[in-house]
Amino acid sequence: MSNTETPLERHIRLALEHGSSVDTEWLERHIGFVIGHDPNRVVSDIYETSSSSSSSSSTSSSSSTSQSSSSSSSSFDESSSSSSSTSESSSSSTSESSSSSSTSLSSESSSSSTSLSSESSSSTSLSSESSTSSEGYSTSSSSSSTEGTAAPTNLISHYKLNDDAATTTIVDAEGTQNGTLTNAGNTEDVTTTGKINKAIAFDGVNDYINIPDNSNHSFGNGSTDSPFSIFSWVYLTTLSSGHWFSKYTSSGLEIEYILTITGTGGYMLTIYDVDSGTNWRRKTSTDNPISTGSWQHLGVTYDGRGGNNCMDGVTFWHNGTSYTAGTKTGGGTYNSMNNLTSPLRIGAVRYLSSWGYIANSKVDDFRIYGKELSQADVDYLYNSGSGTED
Ligand SMILES: [Ca+2]
Ligand SMILES: [Ca+2]
Ligand SMILES: [Ca+2]
Repeated sequence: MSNTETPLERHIRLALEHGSSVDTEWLERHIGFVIGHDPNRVVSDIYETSSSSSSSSSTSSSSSTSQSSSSSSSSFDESSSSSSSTSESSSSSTSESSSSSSTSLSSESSSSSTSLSSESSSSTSLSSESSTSSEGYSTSSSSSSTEGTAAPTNLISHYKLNDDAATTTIVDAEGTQNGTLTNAGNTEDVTTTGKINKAIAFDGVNDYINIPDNSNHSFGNGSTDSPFSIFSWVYLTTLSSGHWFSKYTSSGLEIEYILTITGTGGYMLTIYDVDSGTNWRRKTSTDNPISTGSWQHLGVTYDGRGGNNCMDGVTFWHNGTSYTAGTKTGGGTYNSMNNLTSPLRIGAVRYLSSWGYIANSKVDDFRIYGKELSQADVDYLYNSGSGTED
C-alpha cells in the first residue's frame, strides 16, 4: 500500500485516535463532503464506504470499555492483521449509542483503525514494534523503606490545585506558567477535598485547565527530544476513555504529546514529530492498573531518547509501581517532538474544532519535571500513598 496518507485519511485517523469527533467544517472545506451534522454519522458513513466486510458482530461480547483501549492501541496491528476488523465494527456500533464525547470517541477510534487499513504501508516498518512488548513489569511496591528522601529536582511546573477563589487562575507554584480554569466557573465553584489539601473537580463534560504555550512545557526542539515526567493524583468516578493532559493543537495541527486514560484503566502516550500528524509514536500499556473510587498516583516518564524506538524510553507509573510493558505503534519516521504553539491542557485535548475531556474526576498536585524521575523520586511523591505537595 501507499505510504502517503491523504489529508482526509489523516484527519479522520487523528480524530478517531484521539477521541475527538470529526470536524465537519474541515471536511466541507477540504473535500466538500459532509453528511448532516452528526460527526458519528460522517465517520460511520466514510468507514462503511472504505471498509469492505466487517459487518458481522459475532464477537460483540466484548464490552465497549475494553474496545476503546484495545482498538486505539492496535491501529497498526489492525492494518497488519485483517482478522480483527470484526470486533472493531462491533465496538463502534456499541459505543455509538452512547452520548458522551469521551465515549463516542472510543467508538470512533476503533473505526479509524479499520479505515486506516490503507496506511498499512507505514506499518511495514513498524510491524516489529506493534507487537506487544515483553518488557519487564516491575512489581516493586513502595514501602516506607524504599521511599526517596529528597524532593525530585528539575521541577518545571507545579499545580497544587488549591486555587479556591473567585477567579479562574490556576497557580503554578514552581514556575510562572499559570493556567486558566475553563468551562467550570471560578475555582471556588469546583474546588473539592483533595488528596493533599484541595483539588479541582472536573465535570467530565467540558471542564479543563488551559495553560498557554510555554517552551518549558515542550520536550523536543525538532532535532532531539529531552526527558520529562508528568505526575498527578487522580480520582476517577467512571472509567471511560478520557484525556488526562495534552499539548495538542491551537490551530491547524500543532501536536506535541497527549496522554489518554483508556477505558480499561490503562495509559496511552502519543508523541508527534512535526505538526502534520503523520510521524508519531505511541505506547499503550498492556497493564491496566487505573481504577475508580479512590485517589491514585498516576505518572508517565520519558527518558528523551528520541528516534523511532523512543517508546522504549517511556514508563507508566501507578501508585509508585512502574509499568514498562505496552503495545508500541506509530506512523512515518519519528525523530523528535517540536516546540510548537499549542497550549498545555489538563483534562482535555483539542483536535481542530473538536474536543475530548477527562472523565468525571478530581485531579490534584499536577507536576511537570524536566527529567526522567527515578523510582526513588516517584516514591518520594507517592510517599506510601500519603503524597506530598511541597
Ligand atoms: Ca463545565
Ligand atoms: Ca492540592
Ligand atoms: Ca511553544
